[in-house]
Amino acid sequence: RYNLDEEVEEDLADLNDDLQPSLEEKPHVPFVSGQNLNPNGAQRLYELMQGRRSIRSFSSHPKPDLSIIEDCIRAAGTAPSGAHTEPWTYCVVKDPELKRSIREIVEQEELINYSQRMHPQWVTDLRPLQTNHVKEYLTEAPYLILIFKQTYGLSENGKRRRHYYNEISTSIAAGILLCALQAAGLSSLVTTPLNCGPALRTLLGRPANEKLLILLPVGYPKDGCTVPDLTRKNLSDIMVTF
Ligand code: IYR
Repeated sequence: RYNLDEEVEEDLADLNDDLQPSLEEKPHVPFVSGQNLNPNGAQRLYELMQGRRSIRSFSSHPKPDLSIIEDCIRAAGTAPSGAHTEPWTYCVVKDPELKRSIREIVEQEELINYSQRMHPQWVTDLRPLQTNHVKEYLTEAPYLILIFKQTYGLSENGKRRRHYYNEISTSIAAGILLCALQAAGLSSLVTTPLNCGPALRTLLGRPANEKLLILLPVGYPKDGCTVPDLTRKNLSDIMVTF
């Protein structure tokens, strides 16, 4: 039998009595297709996404309306998920004081990461990106979106629910969020602050079933913002046809 992580499985040990699907069992309904009949839709999406870059220098002004962030998170929420469990939480931080606290936690850990936890080869591989433990973007970016995966769920009566493939589901949703932000003209940076998850979860008062997957600063680039001079692999390097 297939099991979830051992740790999660222990949390779910009381789930084996009274088997009920977490989705309601209802008759299926007709699928309405053909809402997007634009034949060059994919080409246009490619052109949009080709312009996406991870940036590390954000301007604090102008501050995008929260409603734009809401639209982007709505789009992310359309992602497919294991057994339609929708195992994600998006914490949107705009409060300057809270951003400062987040920055403090992350910089403290990143200092140890760069100097002790990361293999010297890892630090060497990052040299072209010109990063270090100082994370100005955590206080400069108008929004920080902390994406949590829910390792299990809780139903209304407090019963725990299995969240299948919660990491891959939340990662797919994060990809859709990046597309939506790009479509809204916003920039971001996918970060996965090593060893910071528990402290950030506690700071935000999030429950124990939520684990930090991605911390995403969001905003407009600062004037004069630069990025590494990267190229992307060609189609022939990433696609094999059989
Ligand atoms: N988390 C660190 C280090 C880092 C790791 C990778 I892999 C990157 O692509 C970039 C940075 C940091 O945020 O600095």
